[in-house]
Amino acid sequence: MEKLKAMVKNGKAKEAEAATRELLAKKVAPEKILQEALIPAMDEVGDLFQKGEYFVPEMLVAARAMKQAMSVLRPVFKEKGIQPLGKVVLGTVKGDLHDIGKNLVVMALEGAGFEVIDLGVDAGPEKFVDAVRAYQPIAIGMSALLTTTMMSMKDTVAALKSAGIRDKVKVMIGGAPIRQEFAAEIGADFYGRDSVEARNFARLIIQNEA
Ligand code: B1M
Repeated sequence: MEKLKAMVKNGKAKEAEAATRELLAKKVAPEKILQEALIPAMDEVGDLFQKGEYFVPEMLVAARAMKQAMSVLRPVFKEKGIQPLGKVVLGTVKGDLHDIGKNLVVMALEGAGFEVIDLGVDAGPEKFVDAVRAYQPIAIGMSALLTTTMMSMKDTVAALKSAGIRDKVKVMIGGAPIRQEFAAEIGADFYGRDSVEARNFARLIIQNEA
């Protein structure tokens, strides 16, 4: 397990996949592999990023290794009927094609055991509304990198309200031009400076602390 953790931390995707298969073959429970190797590895990666010891490329390769290991575990979870911690709908807002930060948030949440419905880029308010209706997530997360597209976040909050489903989900937002004041102004529940903060907020939601 420790070896697998180190492989994920160091972005060794193929090795992490093989080690996960090996652990399953040795009858280690998939939940244990997720809880005791993959999630702690991604938590450590997040800590290193927040401390400025890891940068975006290290985060991306670690997340890729985690994804590779998860591709082995996911079918086993499905077979055993193991549910994710909760669902989160994420997307980069309408008119905006920047997705590197959003993808980091996707990976941080998946690395923590959440199921992510990724709406991709250029996701308008109606897409978020439809996804909330279809998937009943605990939260939606919006990312924007352009000052010209951040107002789409406000439109999405308004669209959730007019669809009568604003109180069914938490709304978190982030991206380089976003600040706490803006989140408060548009009625979002949370502003995350980075993917780790977004992951921590999702954890608070399922603990009923958000
Ligand atoms: Co664009 N771009 N870009 N660009 N681009 C910026 C954002 C810009 C600041 C560059 C500049 O002028 N200095 C500028 C915006 C200016 C402004 O609005 N004030 C800009 C511009 C103008 C444009 C175009 C308009 C350029 C043009 O065509 N004239 C155009 C717009 C296209 C469009 O979106 N419609 C454009 C295009 C592009 C590329 C396609 C070339 C490429 C994007 C590739 C891609 O994403 N697949 C690109 C890039 C790479 C950048 C820069 C260089 C880097 C952005 C990035 O990926 N950062 C950027 C300049 C810069 O920031 N240095 C720039 C790394 C990423 C990890 O950070 O996304 O902030 P970030 O995510 C962080 C946090 O913000 C947070 O977590 C991450 C860290 O963990 N976070 C969240 C993000 N989302 C979150 C959601 C959360 C919580 C946290 O909860 C849900």
